[in-house]
Amino acid sequence: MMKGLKKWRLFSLLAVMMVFLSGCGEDYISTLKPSGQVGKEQFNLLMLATGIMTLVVVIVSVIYLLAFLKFRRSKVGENVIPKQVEGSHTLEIIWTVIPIILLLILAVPVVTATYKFADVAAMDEVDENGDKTALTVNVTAKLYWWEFEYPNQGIVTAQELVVPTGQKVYFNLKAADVKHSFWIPAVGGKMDTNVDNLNKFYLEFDKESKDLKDGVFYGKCAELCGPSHALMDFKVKALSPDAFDTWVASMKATDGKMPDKTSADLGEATFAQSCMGCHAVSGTSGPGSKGPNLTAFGDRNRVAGFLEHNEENLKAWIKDPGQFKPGNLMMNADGTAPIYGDLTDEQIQALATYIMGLSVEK
Ligand code: HEC
Ligand SMILES: [Cu+2]
Repeated sequence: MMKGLKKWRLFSLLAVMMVFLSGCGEDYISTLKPSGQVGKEQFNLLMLATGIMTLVVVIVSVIYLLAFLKFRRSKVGENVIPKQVEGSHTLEIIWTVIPIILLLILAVPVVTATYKFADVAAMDEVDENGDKTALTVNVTAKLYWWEFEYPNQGIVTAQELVVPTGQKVYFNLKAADVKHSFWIPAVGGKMDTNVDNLNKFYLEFDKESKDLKDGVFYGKCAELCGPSHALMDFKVKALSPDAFDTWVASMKATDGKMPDKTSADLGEATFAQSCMGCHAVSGTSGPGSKGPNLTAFGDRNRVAGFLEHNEENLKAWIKDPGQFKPGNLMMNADGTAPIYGDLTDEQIQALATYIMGLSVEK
């Protein structure tokens, strides 16, 4: 029997684990609460594999325990050698065939699903006007942020992926610098983003994200890529198809928008002076800019992908981005100061007001 104290310790350990583990299973981030067809099928495969493994462990343990109990010396007496079964054909066949069957039950659905999820043929289908019928997003992972280009719509955004519900969304995945990995735990994945080749897959979002905590699904980089890897988060806004079309139209409407160096607005003028070289404020300017496209910054959920979205954090980020994401590429080469040098408090305030005002949804 356990002593009183030990029992109490075990109890508190279990209690702590219960509190800790109850954090899992949130529908904006958990693989165990999938949204969309791909996530659901992957979850089913997970359950199948876990089921088979549990079955094997249970059966083997039961046989072991039975043998253990049945052949105890106190039960069968001294010097008794049970009947020897080595070389038994029947047994050899049974324990070869059962694992083969189990592996087949596991392998057939897994291999089928693997090919199915990699089937991106529909990406190239066109309607009678020659327009692509499927929605494609080109994802570029960069140290330590995400660029999302919609080639058929001619728009670009960053950090926050916007998708319509109820249809397959196809992804071309690549990395600009080192290997990263694209993962939206509640919806499916993950898939590596490489420098030399495109990886392709599709996902389906069956639920609008507005009712989730923060109104978004959480996405992550799932491949250790540098000192700020753990902060390389992104968010996913799943909209109804109508709302998605409206969003696309508002992004397109920012075509040609340019901050003006001679603007009377100190924020805009400073942005044109110090930031425009890396950040676009037009949703149609092509990909390949050095920093995230800020056209929809005011609509975002986070600053720099992970900080709470408010003006204080934005100002602190502009003042010293390296303090938040070590090694990020808004810093100078040795990572000691922002590449644009010191700005006055007045400039930083004006920049923050200007950038918070960049919005296509308000
Ligand atoms: C050398 C190019 C470069 C310059 C110049 C630059 N940035 Fe950046 N900026 C970046 C990069 C790269 C990131 C992404 C950092 C990360 O998340 O790892 C970034 C991120 C940001 C973000 C967070 C974006 C988001 O989507 O959450 C803001 C805001 C920002 N920069 C504002 C500014 C402002 C304001 C200036 C001018 C004072 C400026 N940047 C100048 C490269 C640059
Ligand atoms: Cu990464």
